[in-house]
Amino acid sequence: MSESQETLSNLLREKRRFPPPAELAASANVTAAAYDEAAADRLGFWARQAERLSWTKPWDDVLDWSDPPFAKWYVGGELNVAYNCVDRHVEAGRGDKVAYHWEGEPGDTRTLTYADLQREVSKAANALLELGVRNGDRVAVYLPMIPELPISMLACARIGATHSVVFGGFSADALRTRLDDARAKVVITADGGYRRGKPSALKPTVDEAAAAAASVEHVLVVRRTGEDVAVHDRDVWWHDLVDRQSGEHAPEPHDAEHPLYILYTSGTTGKPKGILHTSGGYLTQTAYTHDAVFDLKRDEDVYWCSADIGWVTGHSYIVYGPLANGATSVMYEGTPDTPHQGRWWEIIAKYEVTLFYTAPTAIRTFMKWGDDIPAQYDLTSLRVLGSVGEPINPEAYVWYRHHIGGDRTPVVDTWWQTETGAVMISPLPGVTEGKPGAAMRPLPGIVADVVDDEGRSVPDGGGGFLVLREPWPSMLRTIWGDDERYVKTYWSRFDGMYFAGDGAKRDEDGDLWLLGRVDDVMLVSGHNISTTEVESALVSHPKVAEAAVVGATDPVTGQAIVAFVIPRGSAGADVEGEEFAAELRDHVARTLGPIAKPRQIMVVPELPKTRSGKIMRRLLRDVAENRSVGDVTTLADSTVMDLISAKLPSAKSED
Ligand code: 6R9
Repeated sequence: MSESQETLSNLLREKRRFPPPAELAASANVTAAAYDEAAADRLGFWARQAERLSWTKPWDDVLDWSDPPFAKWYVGGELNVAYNCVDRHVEAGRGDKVAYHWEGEPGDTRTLTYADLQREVSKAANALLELGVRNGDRVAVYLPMIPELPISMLACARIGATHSVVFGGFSADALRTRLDDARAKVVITADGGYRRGKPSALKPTVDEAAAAAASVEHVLVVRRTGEDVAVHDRDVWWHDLVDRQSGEHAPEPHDAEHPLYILYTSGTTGKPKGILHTSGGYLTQTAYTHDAVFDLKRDEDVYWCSADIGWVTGHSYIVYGPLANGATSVMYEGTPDTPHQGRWWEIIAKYEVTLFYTAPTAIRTFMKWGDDIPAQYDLTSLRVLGSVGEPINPEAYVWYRHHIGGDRTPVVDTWWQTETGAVMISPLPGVTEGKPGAAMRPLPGIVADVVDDEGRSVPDGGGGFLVLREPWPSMLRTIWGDDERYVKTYWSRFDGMYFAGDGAKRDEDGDLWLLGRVDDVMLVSGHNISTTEVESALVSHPKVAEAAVVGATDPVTGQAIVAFVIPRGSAGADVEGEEFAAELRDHVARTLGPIAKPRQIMVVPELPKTRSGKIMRRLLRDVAENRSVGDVTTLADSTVMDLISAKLPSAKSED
């Protein structure tokens, strides 16, 4: 990126503003004072947040940063994570409060109160002990979105075993790699789950992976679909083993730095990185941020995060944060269009969900399906909406606020990563005047910055690399088994700073806008242009639901912008011709300036995405540059690239 004057261009001008609703502001959990308080004494601030938890032994020091980047938080403190998420709420007289309203895809339901959860987690903990799992062992969890998934995680936490949840869509080979890397002793799985209206098997994948993974001693199998499965010597049914266990188990205290879980990042290349999170700091920051960012009122709110627990969003904001706060959550097993495209809105109406957390990819899909679908449901219970996973395009933000939030609800765009463990940059719904598309400010206690190539802070109005300047409680502690890779990957680009891999700009007011992965930045006639800004300009056209742009080699400009767009359902049939492409190119030129005008626009039915819903631009770059398409194994749907190539006779792969 050194050929350019600026590190990253700042092209988008967004003038819409949404102040917090007066009522919400008046009773907000967190007020503007928190920023000053945390800035004046950051460690004192985090010490106070840790008091949200029950500690069996108080910590001696809030932070030990004597051997950076290896942090220790709440040094010397002891706690049990599962006790904090479950038992203490029962002991406080809230055993009858619902922890999860669970909704299966076929329409079956289960309600788990905190007392139910305490009993089920205790049984599962006793079962793991019977299987020989001990404090410090690793347990892999490969389950659909059923209650046994959080129960298994909490059972591990309870006995000090480190869980490694592997997303149920991963292949046998991907699962085996993860079992080997963590040397998992037990795998917890199910016969299958329901997906798109039919049973989808999981057990055969585990059979294949476990047969090849030397560390695996037992496979514990939940019966969910009732489909026939092969049974091996290492297998044991959940209903045979767990159901006969005692519903009581005394939680033992663990050190604040005890390894809680490993989660492999969905990296697009190379060996997966096992991100390691520990106990006290992780639970403190997930609990604090869930309370602050959603303004959780424990006894009134019904909260729903639509992520899969196989990703960090589900770990932190379906399991640990909400349960540590004693919240009532909805948990849903299936896809948003089963049996119809209004399923999510039906669930929100049914449980009167007040706080809702989802991803831009889902929002853009709903934009594509049409405004009339959410309009059929009563969504008036909603009071705060959250977004995570990708930059939210201003138009998607405004659509979300209007069509889902009825123009009442703040939208909080939350930036964070598997590595950060919890939200780092986000508006506070009772404090911040929202700007569509901006993640706004680091949360109280977090120190983020935007720097240039040399690691110098950029002035307001400038763009560059997003970094974190101070350690934070829920930070990753290392990459499992590879301290060197941890240092090299995250702490070596800029001296003394954590570099996240994302580009960002700081606007004239000092607010932060995320601009996508720096690897995706396009260099056009000497300007570094972010994919996010051009995609957002395209999505601001009334006929576009979703867009992805890439830089393709160009003899004149170095790189030229090639855009792939999905039209909205309401766009009509005239989106195929050259006229529509010309209209979009002009629209981008008017919105961002001529420099950002795409050379080429391709209308496509789908975009390539990772299994967690992030656009994979690398593959589109192959198409745009007429290369054969690279490794597609991390795609959610590997047929998408064929669909795209079929639409583009000029850009067919070479082989
Ligand atoms: C939580 C999660 C992390 C990457 C991150 C960034 C992108 C996440 C975002 C966002 C812009 C947001 N990302 N939230 N970009 N605005 N609000 O998604 O974790 O799967 O590890 O992905 O996702 O690029 O670096 P993870």
